Amino acid sequence: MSSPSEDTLIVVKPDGVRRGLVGEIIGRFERKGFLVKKLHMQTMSKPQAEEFYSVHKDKPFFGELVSFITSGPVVGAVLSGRDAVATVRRMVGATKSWEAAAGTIRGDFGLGLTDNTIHASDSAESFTKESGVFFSKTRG
Ligand code: FUP
Repeated sequence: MSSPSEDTLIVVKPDGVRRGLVGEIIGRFERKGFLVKKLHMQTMSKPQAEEFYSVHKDKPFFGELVSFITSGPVVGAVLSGRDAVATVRRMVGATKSWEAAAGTIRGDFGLGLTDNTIHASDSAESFTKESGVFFSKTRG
């Protein structure tokens, strides 16, 4: 049976990559049934990170956010499947990792806020913008 498909972007943050969680995290999404349509590792530049997080540019934590996301390699993936944006966000869990429910990625793997293991697009519009910025230096 076919089902309506949607795309979303996840980015395993520098803490997740440093801690060797890339396979575990991508594996969770694959086992759930999502298709990995794109996969790319890079260290984001400062201008790229500022654009990626531009929705937060007036927030007091913007500098910290940009500094952290550029602190080491990250792995971004476009995931495709039914209701991907909302379903992936549920699997990611609450922003404050120490409050995130057990069974979610943030709930199972960390205690951080800025360093909360993974980013996931929060809407179709965010996906379009964020994936454009993330994959801007790649082809295809
Ligand atoms: P989320 O969508 O769950 O990633 O969370 P938000 O959009 O609320 O926050 C974006 C990023 O800013 C997250 F990585 C967490 C980080 N953040 C801080 O570093 N400090 C804060 O006070 C709030 C959020």
